[in-house]
Amino acid sequence: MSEEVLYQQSGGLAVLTLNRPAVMNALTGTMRRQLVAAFARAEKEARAIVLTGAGRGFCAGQDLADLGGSLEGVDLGPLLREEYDPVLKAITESPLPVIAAVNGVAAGAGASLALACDVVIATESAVFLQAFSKIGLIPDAGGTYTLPRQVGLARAMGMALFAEPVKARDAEAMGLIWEAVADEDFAARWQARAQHLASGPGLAFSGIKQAMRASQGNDLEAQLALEAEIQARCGASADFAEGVAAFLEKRKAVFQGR
Ligand code: T3D
Repeated sequence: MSEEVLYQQSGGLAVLTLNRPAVMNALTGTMRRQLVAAFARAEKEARAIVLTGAGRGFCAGQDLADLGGSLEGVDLGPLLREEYDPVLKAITESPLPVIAAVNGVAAGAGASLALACDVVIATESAVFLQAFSKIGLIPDAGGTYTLPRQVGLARAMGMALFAEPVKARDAEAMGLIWEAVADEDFAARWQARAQHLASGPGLAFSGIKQAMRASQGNDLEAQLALEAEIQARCGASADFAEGVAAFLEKRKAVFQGR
């Protein structure tokens, strides 16, 4: 099987690279299946995950040449439910923090995948493109869930209806992503951020992800209950004891992720 998703691991960090650079890493069924498998593997072997792209693009969304013959009357529902939903859930339900290191254009479902990650770091020359309406579709792969929550309804509507590229700096300014980084500093920056997550208090990072994501659907009462439950776990961890001891001893904490 050709490797459409590369898996590299070192020091608690799993780097997953979308690997069809000739077509801007456009997504195939093989790629979606390999992505789901890679997330499952990383969950067992790593403490943080980076998703990035090979070549000059991050991901151009669905491979439009891989949809079969005549498209008129085609039912895209099963494709989304059976192949895209598992990828989105692999990202959002992973207990590990996931960074999207957006090395170039992220279009269509490629933008949806990037924006579903917990932290998005983009190189300054990257753009985010809600390409869907250009081909007569709506944002999918979680796009209509994520976009309005990240940038508000007005901007989400404009991005989806006009399908214009949003530059990384503008994406940062409107809260669509965490940070845009000068091209020459991009690799070093995402690697440093990823190492921070891979060597830090893993239970707390996992708890932060669980609580923040749950807050999108919870009322305050439910959220307070969830915070208490998660904080009880974190409070009992070796990392909490180490963090407090390191503070009192005026030294750098050495976390074990448990
Ligand atoms: O159907 C369903 O419900 C399933 C889910 C669908 C969700 C979606 O993702 S729908 C949206 C699909 N994506 C797009 O519509 C984006 C199409 N691509 C573009 O608009 C542009 O290629 C980019 C803005 C991404 C990049 O532009 P540029 O000028 O930097 O590069 P390029 O020259 O257009 O692309 C380079 C090559 O990649 C080119 O191939 P060639 O001419 O060198 O042989 C191009 O055809 C290929 N490519 C780019 N995107 C796709 C693609 N091939 C297949 N599928 C693509 N999505």
